[in-house]
Amino acid sequence: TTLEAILYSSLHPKPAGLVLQYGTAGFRTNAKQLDHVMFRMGLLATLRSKKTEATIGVMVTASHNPEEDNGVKLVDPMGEMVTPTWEGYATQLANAEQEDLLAALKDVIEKEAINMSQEANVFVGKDTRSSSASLSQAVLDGVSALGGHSKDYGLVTTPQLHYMVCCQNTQGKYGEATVEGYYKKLCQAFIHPLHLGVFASNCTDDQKHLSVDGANGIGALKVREMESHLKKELHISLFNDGSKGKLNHQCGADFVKVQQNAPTGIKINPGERGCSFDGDADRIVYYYIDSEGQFHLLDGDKIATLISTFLKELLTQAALDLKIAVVQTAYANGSSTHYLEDTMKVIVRCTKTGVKHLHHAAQEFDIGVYFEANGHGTVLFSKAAEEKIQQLAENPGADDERKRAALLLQNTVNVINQTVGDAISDMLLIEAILAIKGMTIQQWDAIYSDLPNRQLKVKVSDRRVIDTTDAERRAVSPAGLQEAIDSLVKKYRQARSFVRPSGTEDVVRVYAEAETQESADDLAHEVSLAVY
Ligand code: NG1
Ligand code: ZN
Repeated sequence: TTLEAILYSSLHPKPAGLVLQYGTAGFRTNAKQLDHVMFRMGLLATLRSKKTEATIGVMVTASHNPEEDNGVKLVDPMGEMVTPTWEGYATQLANAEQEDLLAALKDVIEKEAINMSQEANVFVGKDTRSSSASLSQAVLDGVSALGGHSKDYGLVTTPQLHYMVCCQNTQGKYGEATVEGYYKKLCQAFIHPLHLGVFASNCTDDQKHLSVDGANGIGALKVREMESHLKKELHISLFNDGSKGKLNHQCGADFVKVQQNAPTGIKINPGERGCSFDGDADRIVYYYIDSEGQFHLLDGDKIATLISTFLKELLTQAALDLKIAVVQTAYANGSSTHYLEDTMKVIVRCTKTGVKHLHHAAQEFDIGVYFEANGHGTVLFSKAAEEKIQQLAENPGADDERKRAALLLQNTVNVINQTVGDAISDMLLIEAILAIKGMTIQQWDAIYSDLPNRQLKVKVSDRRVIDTTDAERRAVSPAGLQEAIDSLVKKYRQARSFVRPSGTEDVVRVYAEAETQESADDLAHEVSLAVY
């Protein structure tokens, strides 16, 4: 058959012996090793589309990794990550030697009882890496090898591709499946309350200014594209726009979070707000520099706190009985968890690292706010919650406060990208909240004080010997490791530490927090020695 002819041709051959794993963020490694993986993910996405009878997404990106790397991730019909079973198929297909590829493919078709005459539709997107063009072509080749239809969105952010897939599969109910449609929906929801004058009276033009570090990646391009839709309600100064610097190099959300320092290439005056996107614009962190020149980071935990506080106030004002929860991972700063539980009195859940775990847990509540400390997160509204908000917004009654709250809740639903964490959408929601509350970044930062913390990476010969439990907060193997960590933690005040194998890099990650920075640094160092 033609299929066999294509599969056996020298198109996108696999280097013999190469083994890769579909990890927390799909496949991710040096771009030179990925051509065959891309072709095969095109094949797999086509099968997934036939199986679900829906459009599937394939995103070519390695997010915050260096420019030389690349990666690929599949997007399921509602814009979420693929299921574990299909992650397993992805790994099988990617690692099948050339002569076994057809059998591996037939195995998936058989196990999933796929009707091969079913139509298939695949949306493909890519980031700005130099390798992304040819790698996304390999994905498209894979789709057409199995007779699937594809739509190439070209350069888009990861969350934009998730959004397109969700719009397409909900027949436009979530929005229009175009980049223009995305800007229109988000920007209207951002501008609407501001034009109605619900923002605080002390919100001056100065307050509308924001410096954005685009990490020299796709997010910068997309902020430029969006600017005209913002109708001057937000004045953005864009830095690291890709015109000079290298992708993610000394800049971007991951650099800022891990280094706890401002990115190079950005200029912000003391007290002004800045934010950094990562390489595919699904993460965002905020920061400012105080009058003493001290850098202050507002990470995913601070963002989750700001958003959940805002939503909780609105629910009270709207007299809506909806259950709100915040989902975090072990990396969440201990101060944020305390504040949310003890002062805010919201439900807090802790899951394993990786968006799919947080997303899943957040779906269990009327309103689930989830953020990783590194700035990846969003807000999920249950169908019932959305309907209640919608009804109230249409029929708010005479009470002005209730009317205002209903409108703000409705705009929050529309401005947030519920499919996945989205730097652009999160930025618009945060900017709207600050404007509406008349809050400065210093006031936001003062909601609670972070415990000093340190993250380290340790290279080991085989990181898989470390096995964890309790949402990765305790190590169960190798024997003795957890006991060693426990006794080190006991030496410091307000201390906590854990280790886990990374799902995206060949390292073990060490996290420590304590009363002082010196203690956090010492503890992280001591624990990393215990890992060897
Ligand atoms: P790993 O490498 O498994 O720690 C990192 C991030 C995750 C997530 C993924 C996917 C940290 C500590 N870990 O995972 O939160 O964002 O990358 O990009 O930031
Ligand atoms: Zn990313």
